[in-house]
Amino acid sequence: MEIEKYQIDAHNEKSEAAHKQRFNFAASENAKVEEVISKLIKFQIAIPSWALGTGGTRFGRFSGGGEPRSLEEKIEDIGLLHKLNQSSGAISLHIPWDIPTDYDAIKSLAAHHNLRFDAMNSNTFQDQADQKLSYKFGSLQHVDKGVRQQAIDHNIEVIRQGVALGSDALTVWLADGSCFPGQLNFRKAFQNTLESLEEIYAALPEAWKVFVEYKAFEPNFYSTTVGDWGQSLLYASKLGPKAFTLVDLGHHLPNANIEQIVSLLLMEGKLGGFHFNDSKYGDDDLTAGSMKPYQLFLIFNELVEGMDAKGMDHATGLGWMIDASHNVKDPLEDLLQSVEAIMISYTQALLVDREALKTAQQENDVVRCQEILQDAFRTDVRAIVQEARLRSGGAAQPVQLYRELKVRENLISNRGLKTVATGL
Ligand SMILES: [Mn+2]
Repeated sequence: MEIEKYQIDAHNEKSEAAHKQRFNFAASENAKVEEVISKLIKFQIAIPSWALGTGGTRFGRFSGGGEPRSLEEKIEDIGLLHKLNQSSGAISLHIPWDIPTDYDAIKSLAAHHNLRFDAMNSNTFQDQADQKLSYKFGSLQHVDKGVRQQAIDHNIEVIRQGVALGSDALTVWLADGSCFPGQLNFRKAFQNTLESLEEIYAALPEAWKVFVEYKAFEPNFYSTTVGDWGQSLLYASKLGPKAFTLVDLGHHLPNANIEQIVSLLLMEGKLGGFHFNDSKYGDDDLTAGSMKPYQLFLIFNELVEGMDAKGMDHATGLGWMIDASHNVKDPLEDLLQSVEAIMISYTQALLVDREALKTAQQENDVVRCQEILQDAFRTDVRAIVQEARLRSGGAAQPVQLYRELKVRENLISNRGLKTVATGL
């Protein structure tokens, strides 16, 4: 299924007058509005191939129907999202779930939907059917060099796949760790992992980056070998200039100050990429901004401040990606909501009065500092985000149009009710 331009135009016309009124008011309140809109138009968030189907939990999975059965259908789904919001112009693949058979055909299909290939994701957290050695006790950390080599070779293969598609980054998330005290020698596990990462690093093409993602716990519940930003930064620093830390919002212990982590990683030039989601308890993988929108804003506030301090381009300086999983929502509707929440937080962060905040901080005026941040956070920026989307050719109300066009019903009638997205 493809959404046609005339369908978007017809939808936009209906709310044009009301939107103009709301936007004109927002513009009259914000002197920087044109500058903000030009940044929003450039800002793209990559959609992970595994978020297009129902993720389920370890207790069960309830398919919503019409899930993509192949890499081609995943690209088609992200094409639909991008057509609606014009902010989802990239796809992040997972190997071996998304191995292309015909690279040229996949590349031209992605180009047809105006999508580029974002970071490639390797998988050494589960065993594949044709796999010789098991990752039950870890992959890059494993006590057996044979297992480590198998995991290294897999990562190098993922780089090769990414090169063929035009990607320029590899994300390594490891489930490696231990479930019980005494199971692992921490130092040896770290050294094995570092040596393995060094071999993968050596295989990176010139312009490539490797992102080392950390996670506090799960699936291992005693120790994780890349368990926090300190450990990730240690690996990234030892590896070299192409290695960076990747922050996944759901991968921290409760109440961690993620915005401070982001700020310091940026200061060190070692923040590489971002996985957006939201959570109440752990790695809940919920819709971005659905639980803690103020936290999302505070993170973007540090991102904007830190990237500007380094003269980084907001759109291309870091890898922006959603990492979520859904059990009760239509995955495509959920992704539209996540992208919207991210754009809103980014816009609010762009509206923070930086000069006034600097002065207030310098004067230890704590009350004024809070007023400045919350003034931006409490600004209704939805009309500004919508204006950027409309100027890019997107829909006024993406979720509403998705429903009006009966996209899910259409996908179900094309693909069937009982489809399971590859990899899930
Ligand atoms: Mn992640």
